[in-house]
Amino acid sequence: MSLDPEKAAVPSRPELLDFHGVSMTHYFTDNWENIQNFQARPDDVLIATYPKAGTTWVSYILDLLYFGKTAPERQTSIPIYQRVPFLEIAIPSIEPGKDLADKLPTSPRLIKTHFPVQFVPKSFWEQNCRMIYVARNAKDNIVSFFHFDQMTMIQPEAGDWTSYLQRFKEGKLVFGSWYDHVNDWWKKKQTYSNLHYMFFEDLVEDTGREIDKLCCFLGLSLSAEDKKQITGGVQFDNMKKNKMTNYSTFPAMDFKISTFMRKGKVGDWKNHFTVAQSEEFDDDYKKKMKDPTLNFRSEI
Ligand code: PPS
Repeated sequence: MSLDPEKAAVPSRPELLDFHGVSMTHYFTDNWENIQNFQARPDDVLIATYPKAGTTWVSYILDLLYFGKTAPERQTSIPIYQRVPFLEIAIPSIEPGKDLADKLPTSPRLIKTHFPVQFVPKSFWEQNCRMIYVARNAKDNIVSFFHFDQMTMIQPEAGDWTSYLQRFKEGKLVFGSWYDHVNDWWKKKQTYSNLHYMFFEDLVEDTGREIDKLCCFLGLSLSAEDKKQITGGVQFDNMKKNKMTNYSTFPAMDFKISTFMRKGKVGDWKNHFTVAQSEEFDDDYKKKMKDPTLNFRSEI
């Protein structure tokens, strides 16, 4: 597999399409049949998020929890996007995520998806796999997605900020409506007990506490020394410096436009939203987010 960004063919930007009622692009639907037939194993762990909610962060935490000690060479030789394959991705230059997942030599296999809950292949449910959903407050999520769509050639053009904001509200970004995504996964938690729902803001506030919760959910125990090491290793500045976690080896990103590890903050939305945009956004948000049990923090 070629992963040299200089040599790899850069995929062309796709159009948004309506796929079973969700805005998607063909890069995430081309392999649909194969993905739906994916054979999950009972110990597979699925990390699910709306894009830009902290997928890479949690992927890296999990990889360190499971394999940091037993297979330390992974940390310096295999980029995180190969250690934790992106199930639905099918773009030129890299192996389809489903094939990478099939071939993962690890046990458990850690697998990433941005699918809305109704798209998750049925074998994950049948095998009662553990799933971790990471959610991020809408305003920071949009800002992060906006920058990502500018620098990532496998995404449709971002356009200007005002129109991007409008498309976010209408659910017309890749992987559909943020509102549906976070709510539908939240609802799933009520009936599927092997789902751990966590928040980006909590991770920023107290990474160690969230790692404890993850260990509890995964049935792992961690020495104080290991916990200290992992908590330090996954801090933003360390992940940003680390070639294996900062996506600098991924072929379809233009790092002159933005970095993948951009700011990692709660509240960066204040640098993008005007006061009027924020008020309008909040009004629309209240209409869409009716469940009093699902609460986000857009500042900490
Ligand atoms: S993707 O492309 O959907 O997989 O992106 P994802 O990994 O979900 O989200 C990327 C954003 O998460 C931030 N990030 C972090 N923030 C704080 N600490 C750590 N360790 C960390 N790792 C990743 C990353 O910087 C992106 O957010 P923004 O706001 O753009 O900086």
